[in-house]
Amino acid sequence: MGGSSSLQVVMVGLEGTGKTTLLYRLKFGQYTSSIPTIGFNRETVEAPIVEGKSKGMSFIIWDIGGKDNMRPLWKSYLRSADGVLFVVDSSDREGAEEARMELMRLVHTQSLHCVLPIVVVANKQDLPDAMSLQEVSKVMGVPELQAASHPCRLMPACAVTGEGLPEAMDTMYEMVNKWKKSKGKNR
Ligand SMILES: Nc1nc2c(ncn2[C@@H]2O[C@H](COP(=O)(O)OP(=O)(O)O)[C@@H](O)[C@H]2O)c(=O)[nH]1
Ligand SMILES: [Mg+2]
Repeated sequence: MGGSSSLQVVMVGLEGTGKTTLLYRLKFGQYTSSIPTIGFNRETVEAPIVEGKSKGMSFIIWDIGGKDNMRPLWKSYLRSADGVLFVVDSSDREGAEEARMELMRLVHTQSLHCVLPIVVVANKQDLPDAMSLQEVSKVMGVPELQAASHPCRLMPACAVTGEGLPEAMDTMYEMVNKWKKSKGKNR
């Protein structure tokens, strides 16, 4: 699928965590209000930082609806993906356990048996009651995944202002590259 200059990224996470906001922030470079996603959105976005490792790259991002009836479909999108963005609402302490369970389920699905790189985005860092990066890491079980050799990194972000998104995408690019090399893969 595509040349080596575009990466397929599947973006998942619970509803209302900011996935669609993140997608259109990357696409248009500005805040775009979104309505709850029915089905999915698919956009091609250019690497957001000029000097980053992902310079000149484009990402094809699939924004999959987070309603529970969509979640079983996540894995069918993963088959053709190079990496996963898992978006978390850092201010939603009550939803954290459900988010962690979905992340673990994702890691353990058959399609991820080849262990796709996952960037967990700790979104809504701008909110005063947001969990710190350390708290998000702990509630999402990121250290455990890393200890089990799953390529998983946590990145802070605010999808409304776009803060953190270039770094998150750069990290994704780096992880996918490393992963492809280790697999001798070239899709
Ligand atoms: N404060 C704040 N609100 C955000 C952020 N990202 C998204 N939102 C808001 O969260 C709500 C849900 O966002 P949406 O992108 O529709 O979530 P989705 O269901 O994951 O696609 C919207 O009201 C967004 O404006 C963020 O980084 N900070
Ligand atoms: Mg949405």
